[in-house]
Amino acid sequence: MKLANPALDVWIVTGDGDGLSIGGNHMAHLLRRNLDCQVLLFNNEIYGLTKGQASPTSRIGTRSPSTPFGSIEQPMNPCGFALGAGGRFIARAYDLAQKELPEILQRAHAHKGASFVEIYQNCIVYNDGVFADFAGKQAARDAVLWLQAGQPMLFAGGTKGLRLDRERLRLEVVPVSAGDWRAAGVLVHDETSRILAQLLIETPFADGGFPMALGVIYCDPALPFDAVVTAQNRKASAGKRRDLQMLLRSGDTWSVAGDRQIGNA
Ligand SMILES: Cc1ncc(C[n+]2csc(CCOP(=O)(O)OP(=O)(O)O)c2C)c(N)n1
Ligand SMILES: [Mg+2]
Repeated sequence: MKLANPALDVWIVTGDGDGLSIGGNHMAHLLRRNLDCQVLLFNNEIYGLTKGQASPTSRIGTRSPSTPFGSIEQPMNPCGFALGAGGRFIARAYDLAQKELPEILQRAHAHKGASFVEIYQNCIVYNDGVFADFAGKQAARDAVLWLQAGQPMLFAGGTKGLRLDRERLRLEVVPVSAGDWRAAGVLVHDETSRILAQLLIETPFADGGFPMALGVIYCDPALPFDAVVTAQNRKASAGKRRDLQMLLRSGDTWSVAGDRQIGNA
């Protein structure tokens, strides 16, 4: 649709099952090609519509009609998948983030190329409370770090931050006293760093007090696919007459009379 009508504003609203399993192949290539559109992947860690089977993001141990003894599969990390597929805009938020989510969607829309936004969504019927540790009303005060480009990675009211453990090449949580984040060695968020994006995406939430890092994790624009295709088509057809009948009757064509082939046109 986007290629046929480049002026169209395309938003793809999908789920963890549709976007990572049923249509996972399409997701990989859409991101790799960098088609200018927005993907909102609502992740509830379950196949909701079809009544609660385990999905590619269900955690180990999830009991469902398709995994009655608990899922034994390693779950997928949607943002990690998007980064690996070559996505150039990767963000995440949760359904109830009424202030932050609209801002993230505006950023996704402004980004030229494929924008991938994972939205943690509570499924009250089949998977209630899976994100409660950071997204619910009972979530701990220091559970979330909202990333801001060019700003220090602080959370828990500025009393903690993320630092790079340079020897082990990992992120670590450090205390920040009296707001002096520089002295604590807290990293400044650089949206154009793929390595930093990978660290933020792959460090497990709650591991060693690690917060859930939300917001725009990675944004490093590249030429969108539709722009290149349109330019290529224009170049290929420049100076050529657009006459369909002429095209159909040119080159290797055959005239057929009745059921008898009578020769090359
Ligand atoms: C090719 C194909 N396979 C299976 C289905 C049946 N189906 C419809 S929705 C769905 C689950 C979708 O799960 P998810 O994408 O996580 O969305 P949710 O309902 O959880 O929001 C399935 C298996 C389908 N529509 N198309
Ligand atoms: Mg789902």
